[in-house]
Amino acid sequence: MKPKILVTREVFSEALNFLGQHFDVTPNQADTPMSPEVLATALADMEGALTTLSERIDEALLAKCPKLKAVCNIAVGYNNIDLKACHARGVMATNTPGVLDDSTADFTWALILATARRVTEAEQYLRAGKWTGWKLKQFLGTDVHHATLGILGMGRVGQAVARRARGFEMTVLYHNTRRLSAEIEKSCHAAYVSMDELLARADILTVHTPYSPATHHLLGATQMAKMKSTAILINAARGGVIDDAALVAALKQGALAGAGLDVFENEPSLHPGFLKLSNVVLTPHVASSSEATRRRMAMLAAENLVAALTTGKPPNLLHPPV
Ligand code: 8YV
Repeated sequence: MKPKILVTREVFSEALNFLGQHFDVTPNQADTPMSPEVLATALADMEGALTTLSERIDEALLAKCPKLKAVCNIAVGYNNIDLKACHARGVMATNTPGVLDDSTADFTWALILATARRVTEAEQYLRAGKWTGWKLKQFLGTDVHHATLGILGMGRVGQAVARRARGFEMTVLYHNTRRLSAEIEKSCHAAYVSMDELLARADILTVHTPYSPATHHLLGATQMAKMKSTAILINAARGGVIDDAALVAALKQGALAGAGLDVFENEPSLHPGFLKLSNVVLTPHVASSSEATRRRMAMLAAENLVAALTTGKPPNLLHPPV
């Protein structure tokens, strides 16, 4: 008998077909989000799960799923999974690193340019029929070229963002928990600075850290007060790294010039203040969403699940935090 697995959300057919060759698959192609209770019931006699950031995998859930051996997230981020609890119960957890770096970096640039040059605001004005003619001072924005780009979190995505900055002839500064090798710094044309220097010097500050208790509200009112009032803040990493209430207040007061946000605290809810501001560009957590990349992510997660349940050695096994 094939092992039973659950796919918690809609996935591409090639991933389902591949899983079907190895497992007795319960899919969710209707894409109905599952409450913790529904998820626990659906997983009760399953050996594996293909999950997304919308499912919380914690001790309370694992305690109800005694047969579970592997949870394979279709995401590089895994803040929805309690790794310690998985480890303690002998459940393998995996993510999808590497396949989404370039698409996420591309989208970060879409947010940078759209925010700095007020693209969505100008389009809304035009669509609303408000454009009566050309004006010299219409939608004056901030130049991206030759500006100073600050990157907070210099992992694979941060580095891909840095490499793209060369075309805009920018000065690139970064701050990270550990300084990168001279070789990587050189290939990214990026200089390591302290957090305070990064905040003080960046014209555009973009966040690329994972979310964890250590990065919760890494950018709050105190940090925003250290930034230039002309600066813009970009987040295509994880909600919760930025204190959204503090950001709304800073944008309202003119303490920051704008923000481009793909991720939020308490998704899919938004801080209502964002919707009232014209100097923010808002997108619904789609930075990795090119068709090719989302297909690769789903397939890599499926490959991890097959490897986990057949060899016990999935390629992207996450170890519990030390
Ligand atoms: C995913 C992401 O689409 O990979 C991540 O960490 O944030 C996105 O690329 C999302 O997490 C789906 O689970």
